[in-house]
Amino acid sequence: MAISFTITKEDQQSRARLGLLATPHGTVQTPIFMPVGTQATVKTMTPDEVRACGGALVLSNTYHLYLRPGHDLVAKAGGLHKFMRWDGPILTDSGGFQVFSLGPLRKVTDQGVNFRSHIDGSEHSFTPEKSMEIQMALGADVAMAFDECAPYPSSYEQTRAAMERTTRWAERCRLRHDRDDQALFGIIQGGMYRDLRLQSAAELAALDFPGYGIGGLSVGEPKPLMYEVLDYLVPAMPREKPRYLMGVGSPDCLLEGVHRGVDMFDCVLPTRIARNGTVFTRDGKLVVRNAEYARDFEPLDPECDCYACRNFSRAYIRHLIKANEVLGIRLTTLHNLRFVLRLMEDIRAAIAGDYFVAYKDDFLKRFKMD
Ligand code: PRF
Ligand code: ZN
Repeated sequence: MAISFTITKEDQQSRARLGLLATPHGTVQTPIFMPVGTQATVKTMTPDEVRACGGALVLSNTYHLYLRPGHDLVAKAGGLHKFMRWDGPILTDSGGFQVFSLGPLRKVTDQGVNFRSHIDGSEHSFTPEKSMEIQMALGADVAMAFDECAPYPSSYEQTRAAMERTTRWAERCRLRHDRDDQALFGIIQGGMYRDLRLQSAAELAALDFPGYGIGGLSVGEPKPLMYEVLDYLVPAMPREKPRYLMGVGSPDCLLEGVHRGVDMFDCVLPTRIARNGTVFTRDGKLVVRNAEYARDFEPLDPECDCYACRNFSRAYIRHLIKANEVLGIRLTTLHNLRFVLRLMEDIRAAIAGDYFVAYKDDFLKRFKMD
């Protein structure tokens, strides 16, 4: 077994739980947020900086690393951990979602997906087997099954076809995957349709994966609809396996996801908005790029303990961003990463101390959403 998952506490007022996910590159505490390192780097951050923010498990992408620099090269470097010099656990996404996001550049059949590179337009194809081959070469601690994510909105029939194909592909992934120092997670699809979600959960549970991704959410649907799906889906998933809500990472969604029993999250949001000059504070988002902060000598978030907040002012960071100095987006990235990773630390402390629901309510009362 490449990983083991131990639930150490279950909350009495919600479905939240605390766990330990043990991997060949160390044990991490759950619920966890995974910073995204699409191209084998968490954009602008060194591994030491990711670690200093509290990052413990990093996500990377099959699609991008296959196209550039190529999985053979990464394997030659000794695998993804060595190549990017991150010695903690890594999870790779399967490429399914990234290829489906290409829109008109792709064609899907039962065999797999034909697509054109977003870099040079060259033609390629991914199959479940190819995704496994690439992910085994990359050598992350956790690989994800190759799935088909239906766009939102999609008809019942379209969503059913994608979900049933995802199950057939999951079986093929399982057959091909044979790296015993790497865990393979299945991915549940089924859109916003209750019976399809429950069917997907049951079919994948029967394949006995060591963990399960929840795909096909946070694809443009209203947040209350995503919460509704989680309300009935999570109880239908195996209790003793980690549950990973894919592509979710806004502070409110992290709290609502944990409340509903999710253990793992990833999202580009904190790092992406940082690069256009937006930071999280306990009161909500703050666009530090805006003129109103030109003479504001407060830290980005006065309650934050990150390097950026301990040393620099909003006025200075705004100046750096306006002047296109790379330090500006490095500091906002550092801060936003620390903000979500600290939120997860606080969530875990709250579950341990039996005050999670109160903590969540207090946080959301103050945090203004847009
Ligand atoms: N499938 C895969 N990766 C994903 C998703 C999915 O459905 C999502 C959906 N939010 C994010 N990342 N393989
Ligand atoms: Zn900070």
